[in-house]
Amino acid sequence: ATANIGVVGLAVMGSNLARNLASREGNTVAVFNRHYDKTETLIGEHPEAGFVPASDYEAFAASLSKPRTAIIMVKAGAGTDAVITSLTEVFEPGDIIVDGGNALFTDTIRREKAVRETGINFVGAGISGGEEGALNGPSIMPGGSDESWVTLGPILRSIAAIAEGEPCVTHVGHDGAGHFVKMVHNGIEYADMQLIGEAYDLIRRGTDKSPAEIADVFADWNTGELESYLIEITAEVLRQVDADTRKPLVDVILDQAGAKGTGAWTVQTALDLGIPVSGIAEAVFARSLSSKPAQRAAASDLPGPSEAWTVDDPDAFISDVRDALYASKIIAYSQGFDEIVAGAAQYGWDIKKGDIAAIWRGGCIIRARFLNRITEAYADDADLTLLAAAPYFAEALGRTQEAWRRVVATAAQAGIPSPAFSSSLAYYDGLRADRLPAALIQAQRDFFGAHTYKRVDKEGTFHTLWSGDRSEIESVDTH
Ligand code: NBP
Repeated sequence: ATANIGVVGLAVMGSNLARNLASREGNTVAVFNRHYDKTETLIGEHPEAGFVPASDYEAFAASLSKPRTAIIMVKAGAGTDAVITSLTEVFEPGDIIVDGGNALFTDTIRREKAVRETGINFVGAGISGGEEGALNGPSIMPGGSDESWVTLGPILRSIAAIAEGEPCVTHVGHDGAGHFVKMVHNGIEYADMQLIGEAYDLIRRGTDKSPAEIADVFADWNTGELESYLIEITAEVLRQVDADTRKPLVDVILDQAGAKGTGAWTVQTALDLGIPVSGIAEAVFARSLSSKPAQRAAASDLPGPSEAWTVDDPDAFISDVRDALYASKIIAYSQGFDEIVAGAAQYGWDIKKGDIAAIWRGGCIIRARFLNRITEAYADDADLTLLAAAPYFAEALGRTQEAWRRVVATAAQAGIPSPAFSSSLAYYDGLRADRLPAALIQAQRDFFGAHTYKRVDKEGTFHTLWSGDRSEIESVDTH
């Protein structure tokens, strides 16, 4: 046995992660791929990495020192199960199998339980940052047992991105906790991207600025509290000119957004947990809406506002849009952390919220200056009820909310879709409200289904005899 770590699955992510591992002092990396030609290509292109290639699982296991540690980077789903089965046949109790793919956390919980019965450790680790992150340092969100973390921790710390001197990896929690947090990360990423898209669209339609000029606006925003990878790349994208047509690239790209499903998982899971991640949900739905060309064509003649929209003061408008973006972004993160808190409670994970924000500061797609503020908020109060109400964010929302309202109102009047801006504002106002029409909904439910209601002025559960004399009775709560 010559290697201390192995990688299974040598497509773009696995190859880059293997190269990242090999570049760190003290690591020798065993590599395996279902079809051996990919293995040959990798070792041929990167002799400097000193990879130990294996053409079957037995040879792969034999090349690893104990406890054997292997990271799987294959297509999530059946491929992951197939590789786990093969590895458990050649590994021994105490060895560690890490799934670095984008697995659904409930699959990870199931796999961890099954693999644990063999005495082998199974760790589901969310890895963010795409191919560049895998090569140069991703943000890593591992779950799994404390025992496996002892061996795995130093290895993952050595390959993770570094933010302010700290590696962007922490033991998130047991079994599926890592993949759960990675899923919410992706949901927040959807929201962040949609919000940036809405900001761009409003400025594009409301001012006479070209994409290249709007790139300057984003570059300017990137020097302040909005500083983030996504704002930075947005400026670069908007500056890009298509070589064929000489038009801005953004104008020749088909406006139908794709998705690989992790945003939808975030929303489906939130629905199951009863957590209103409305900003994230709107971002997922906005991509679905964009990808319905027949429906969009059918709707294209539906009427819009009768009056043309003009912006009197473009600079003031852009400043308002910036504020709306920041406020909505705070809401998206607040909703995402709500989901993490609810998931942790449901599945029994001890997740340190501040540490999660800290490991998202480098390597991953949602890396941003603002994450420091989230870490600080949880350092002040680890059991914060609502991230958006923590002092720093409350101040920021107080400072931006008037502009946010102006932008949402303007967008509605101008007929410009701003689903994430407006749903985030509705969520904010919903939480703030002294009274909600939920009281009326309870009465309606009681009317048609005798679902009962509680009162603000006394304990107990009540029902009005709607089809009788409409007097109120105290009822035994069976619903
Ligand atoms: P892909 O998701 O395209 O998967 C290709 C790899 O899976 C190949 O090595 C392929 O082997 C292997 N594979 C398949 Br497909 N079925 C298999 C099976 N039944 N048994 C063994 N191996 C099998 O690769 P990727 O884009 O590098 O992504 C790897 C993982 O990382 C995925 O889970 C992905 O969701 C996740 N991820 C990707 C990104 C990204 O930016 N791409 C970011 C973060 C996470 P073969 O060569 O023999 O067909």
